[in-house]
Amino acid sequence: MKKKWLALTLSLAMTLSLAACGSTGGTSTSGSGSGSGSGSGSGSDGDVITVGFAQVGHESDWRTASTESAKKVFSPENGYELLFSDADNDSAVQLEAIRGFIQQGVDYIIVDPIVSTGWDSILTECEDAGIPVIVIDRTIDDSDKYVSWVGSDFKTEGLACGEWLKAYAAAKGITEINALVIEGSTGASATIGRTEGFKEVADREGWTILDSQNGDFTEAGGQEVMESYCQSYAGQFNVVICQNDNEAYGAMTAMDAAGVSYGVDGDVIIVSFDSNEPAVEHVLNGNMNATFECNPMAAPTVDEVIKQLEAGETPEKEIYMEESWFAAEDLVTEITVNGETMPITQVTQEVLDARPY
Ligand code: GYE
Repeated sequence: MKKKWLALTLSLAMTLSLAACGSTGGTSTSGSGSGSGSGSGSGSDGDVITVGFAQVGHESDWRTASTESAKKVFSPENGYELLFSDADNDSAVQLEAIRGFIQQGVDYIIVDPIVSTGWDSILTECEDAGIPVIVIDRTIDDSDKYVSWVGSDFKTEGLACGEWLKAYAAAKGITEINALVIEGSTGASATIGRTEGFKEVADREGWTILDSQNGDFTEAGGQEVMESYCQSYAGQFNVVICQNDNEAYGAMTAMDAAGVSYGVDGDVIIVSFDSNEPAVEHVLNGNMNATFECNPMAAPTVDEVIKQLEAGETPEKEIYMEESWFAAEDLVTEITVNGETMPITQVTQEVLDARPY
């Protein structure tokens, strides 16, 4: 707000320079039109809050839901001008987007960190420029120079998956677990936490993790990894853990092609993380056995954080999203994770209809 005039000038300059170099970073403005001429533009009334959002990319349904939620919340109707950058999963592009936001003099920066390390110097630059940073979704492990983080406990998600599998296998009389893991992008805290959580239960229970490879959180990545697993581990696995929904869709395509049966009536138990609507529908239809939610709708909470900052209040440093665990059958109705008993929701048509994304 205070820096608005500077923002207008720099915004125009940056828009032009981005256009000139044909940036692949995908920075776009969705607001009431900076540089749109004189008169009652967003910069002159002093009320509009400018937010730069350095998004990871567009790799998954989860990501699309996260972006859509941000665009809806940080809209002109809600008093915001949003500068949005899609880094296409490239950390260097993400850092440059943040530098661009600093140059543009935005009021707040939101970042969903592609990887969990390498943040201290850019966050220091934000701090020096007096721009509060709010981190969403993935965590930053090597700096605390941000106001708040809003997201999920990924290790708990991995533990929940493991505890559910343990109880489910017991209920089905399955005594041996030979699992294949399709990981998310390397270095992402979501990947690290889910991997660690599941492995902790696997190690404790004496399960075999035959392999754990990077599917990059994409459908194509999940398919590619599963195609190679089907060749290398034919007949040896009975569990596939996909670290997001889209990888599970790819894995199912690969298993179809390889003649491997999966899901409630199949030979292979398949689970995913995220619980977007299509995944929950797969669980309802018995194609997938379970899905562990990761809630992408952080933007309304970030809006609250910004309102607190505007009012001179101190927001909480860590804010956790609410999440549920979903399964196809009613064999396991609750699990205990970190000493806390949590329900497993059996998916019905009603449950599916109520999914918000
Ligand atoms: O699970 C995946 C996305 O960071 C939690 O990133 C997020 C993950 C999500 O691409 O679908």
